[in-house]
Amino acid sequence: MGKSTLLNHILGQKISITSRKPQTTRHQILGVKTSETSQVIYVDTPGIHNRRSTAINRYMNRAASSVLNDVDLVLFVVQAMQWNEEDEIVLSRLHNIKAPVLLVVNKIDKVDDKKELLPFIEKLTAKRQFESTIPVSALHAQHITELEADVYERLPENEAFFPGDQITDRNVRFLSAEIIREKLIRELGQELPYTTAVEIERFEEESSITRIFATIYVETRGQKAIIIGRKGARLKSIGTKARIDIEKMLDGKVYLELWVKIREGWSNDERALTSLGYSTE
Ligand SMILES: Nc1nc2c(ncn2[C@@H]2O[C@H](COP(=O)(O)OP(=O)(O)OP(=O)(O)O)[C@@H](O)[C@H]2O)c(=O)[nH]1
Ligand SMILES: [Mg+2]
Repeated sequence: MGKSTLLNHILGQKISITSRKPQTTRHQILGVKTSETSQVIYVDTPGIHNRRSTAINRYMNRAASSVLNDVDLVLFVVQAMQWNEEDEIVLSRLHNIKAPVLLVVNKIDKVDDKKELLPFIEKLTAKRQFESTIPVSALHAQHITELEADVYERLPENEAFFPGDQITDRNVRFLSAEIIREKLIRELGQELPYTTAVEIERFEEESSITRIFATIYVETRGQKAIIIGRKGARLKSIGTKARIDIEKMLDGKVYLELWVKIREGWSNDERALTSLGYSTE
């Protein structure tokens, strides 16, 4: 639906990974936007889903729902001209929260006849009252400034929480693991993404190069073979793409080594999830 794409555009920097496949974002990720006069903290979350109730899915739904009571404002992002069962679930979660909710109608670039937008929006505002409705295109950066102004206007005043040069609460180790996971998701077929996890084993920052050793966890031998590919070609391509992005992020040379390991049933095993960083503190 474009939540992570939207956050990246607001920040002017990529901190949250994106892909065409649902359930790409798995954690809460803070994005901090500081200007001369203000600081706004955005929280990207996973989507809420009604898929199989595995431990990883429960973790993601919790990560998405738990934030609702801790924020001053909620941006409910939907896709223009689409309304599905999962949007309905999110809407029901918004019933009892105190924070005002803004409706963000994303992907308006895909709507050829803009006249269609109005009846779509009317259908949604009949379901619930929203503080305001903002049609945007996160991908093409349309109406993002208006959205930010709307957000700014509604936020209570507080002391700045983060130093002005910090844009996220996540460290480069976490962000590197996410970049690797993004390349995996983008490279692989529909089913695999949900059963892969990335763990950084070593992260060594030297003066001229950063050496990163990471393990990709999968659940079966078949999945391992798919990721490695013919003569290691797919793993190599994932590694190269990830390395280029990590180098951009760190603004320096990176050596990246990837290993694939089988950890049976990790995505439905609370203990394995915790050790892979999927734990609710
Ligand atoms: N055409 C178009 N595509 C968009 C727009 N915003 C996002 N996308 C695409 O939609 C897909 C999903 O975007 P994400 O930002 O990963 O969506 P998300 O809501 O964070 O998804 P999850 O993290 O899986 O819940 C990506 O392929 C984006 O490039 C938009 O405004 N227009
Ligand atoms: Mg996302």
